[in-house]
Amino acid sequence: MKRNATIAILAAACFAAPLLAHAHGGKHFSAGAPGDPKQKARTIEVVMREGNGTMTFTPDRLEVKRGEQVRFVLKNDGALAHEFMLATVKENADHGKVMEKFPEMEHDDPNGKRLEPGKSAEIVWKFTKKGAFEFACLIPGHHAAGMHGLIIVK
Ligand SMILES: [Cu+2]
Repeated sequence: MKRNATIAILAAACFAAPLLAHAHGGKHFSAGAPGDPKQKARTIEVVMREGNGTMTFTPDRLEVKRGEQVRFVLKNDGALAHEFMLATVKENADHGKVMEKFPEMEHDDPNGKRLEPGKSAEIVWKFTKKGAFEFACLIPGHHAAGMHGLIIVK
């Protein structure tokens, strides 16, 4: 199968998975809402890398206030592709299972980006809900290798 056709099928599969409809439909996000880049935001740099048998986000624990807007500056300092997906722990776990079947699924969503080695990206996010949320890399094997972080919204 040609690569473009493969991507189209994977994108369709990703979109059609009922568990993921909220993540890709743009209507509802469990961890808050896409931010407004024109409004003020706290900048938090998050570095992704791997080594010594682990894969990490640095930092891997953040606290924000409800209503706060954060500009995540994501940097992939590793030798592999990584992603940053902001959701609940359960959503990321469910999404991870789909990614095991479709490992080439590429995210470029308001709450998630995939970065090739050496690349950076930004996500502006408004934390509108209290609770505990997770940012995770859902490329197969990466979450289990340690690639997840916790965000507490107070
Ligand atoms: Cu990763």
